[in-house]
Amino acid sequence: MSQKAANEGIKDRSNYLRGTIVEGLKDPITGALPEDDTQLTKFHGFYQQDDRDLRKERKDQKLEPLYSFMLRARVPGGVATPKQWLAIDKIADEHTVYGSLRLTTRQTFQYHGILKSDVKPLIQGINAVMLDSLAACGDVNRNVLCNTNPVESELHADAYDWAVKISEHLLPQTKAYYEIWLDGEVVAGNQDEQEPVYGKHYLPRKFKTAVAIPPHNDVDVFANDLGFIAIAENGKLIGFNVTVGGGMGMTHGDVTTYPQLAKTLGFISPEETLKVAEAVVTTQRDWGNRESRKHARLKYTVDRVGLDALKQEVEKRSGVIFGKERDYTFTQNSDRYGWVKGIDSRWHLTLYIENGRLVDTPKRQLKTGLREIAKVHQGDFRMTATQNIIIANVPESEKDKIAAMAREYGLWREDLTPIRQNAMACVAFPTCALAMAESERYLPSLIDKIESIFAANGLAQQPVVTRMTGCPNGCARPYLAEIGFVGKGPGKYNFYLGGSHLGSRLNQLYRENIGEQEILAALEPLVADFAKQKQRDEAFGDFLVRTGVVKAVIDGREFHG
Ligand code: SRM
Ligand code: SF4
Repeated sequence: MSQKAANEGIKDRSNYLRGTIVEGLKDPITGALPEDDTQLTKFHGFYQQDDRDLRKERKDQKLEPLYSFMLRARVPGGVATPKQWLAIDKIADEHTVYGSLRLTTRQTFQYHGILKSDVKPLIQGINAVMLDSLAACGDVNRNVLCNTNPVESELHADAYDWAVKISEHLLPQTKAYYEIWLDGEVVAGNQDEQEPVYGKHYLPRKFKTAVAIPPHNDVDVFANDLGFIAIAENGKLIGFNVTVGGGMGMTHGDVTTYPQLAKTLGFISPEETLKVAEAVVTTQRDWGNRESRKHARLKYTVDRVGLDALKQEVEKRSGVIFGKERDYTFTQNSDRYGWVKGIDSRWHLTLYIENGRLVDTPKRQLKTGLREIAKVHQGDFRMTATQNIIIANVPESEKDKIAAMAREYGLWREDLTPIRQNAMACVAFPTCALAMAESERYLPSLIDKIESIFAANGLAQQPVVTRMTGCPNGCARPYLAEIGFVGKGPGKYNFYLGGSHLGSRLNQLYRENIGEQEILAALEPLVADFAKQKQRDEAFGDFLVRTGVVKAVIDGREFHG
């Protein structure tokens, strides 16, 4: 059976995402759920996984794989209160095998290693503090990103409100989530149950939305299916430039798949936001490719039908006519570290969390540190789209206390170079079923060596965006990085160069399927040339394009050359 038939059939038969999840949860014989249900649980926010480090050992012992689940929460804009943080932290200890938390590249957190019997209490636990995992994964609109730093407070508050409204507006309406996890009234089989936006087949594929506030593109808006770029006048939100058709995932060796940058439809006023968001989603619902999941994202729909045709359809469905794109400038797609003062005299402390993993080690007690801060913090926490966290809205009077705590627990470090602070890796081994090579567990040691190369050339403080993923799906958005590594096999990576700091240019394959020695040998002369020929304030990726080492790619259809 084709992948299409399989997934579309599962959705069709699922009775609005119920399947046999309830029965599967009760089955004591296995730690797993029935295969079809594992596709449905994604819409409820969780994936079945197994510990890949232990696969062989378990097989040798004739045991089934060590099944557990990964759950991702829905937190639009990544904002959590201290009370919520304390609950999030406690649940990791009580209901997961690893006892860690993982900040993701979409401003939320994941739990890994949840045993089957723990899934329901865990979901109830996050629900008790007004969080949920509905539509955090699956063929629906997922967690909506919003520029993280509330420095430009008024504008930020407006843009954040829209991110929350978009998230709520595009949530599936099925009561299955409440029924199964929160012991809500059983409405399964009710003929009136409907999905007004999605229909019973939901979308052909996942769908991602982001709200960006120039000059910061810290949400990498062009990597999203749907983007809203806030346009302000005198500090007030007057509307959005709307973008469509961004995405990262591709398949090694298949040039019909590629990462793509979103393209601009035009300008709309704030009141038109939900109508346009819904029209883009329903157009993709009806026009997206349901034959091949590899080609089912909106980016392929846009490239197949053309931007103009898609725009006309969205205008028809929404009743909104797009205005001319408004001017704006992006200056960076990474986080701003350390303290930043907001216009309302509140302070925001951005902390670098290596690859988003919050765990206690003998050297640093990152998880404990955030818990202790949550106990005294009067503002909120903001998870960033580059796996970091902001202790936000700190009053002047509390600043020294928070800073001292962040230092005490190793959350705030002075010894980090901009190279490390701009690096991120996806999860990969041991939990990700799709990983071909290490990522989170390997990048830190590779960064040590990359730092040495830059330092040897007098460029220790050069901010370079480096991103690694364990497979070509692109979860750490590696194709937007100045230096990108994408796993091909154990210890082997495709090496990409030439992305920009603005998130507005794709990189290009420079060397294929190489290991660490070859990576470092290939990088060294390029950094040496950069040190000699660099123009003032020139970024490494821009230099590589200017000097012809790689060409500038702004249309994914040219990504493979
Ligand atoms: Fe992702 C699948 C982790 C952001 C593109 N992603 C997966 C799965 C669930 C593997 C699976 O299907 O079995 C990974 C779970 C690993 C684990 O053990 O936790 C996974 N993706 C992640 C996270 C946790 C990476 C991280 O290190 O932070 C990110 C969670 C985001 C969130 O909170 O919602 C994550 N994934 C992304 C992004 C980045 C983004 O959205 O800005 C992308 C590229 C953008 C895009 O969607 O095009 C991304 N993930 C994928 C794809 C490829 C989709 C495609 O169009 O081809 C897959 C595989 C799939 O869907 O078939 C995937
Ligand atoms: Fe897994 Fe690949 Fe995503 Fe990394 S990029 S988390 S290896 S799916």
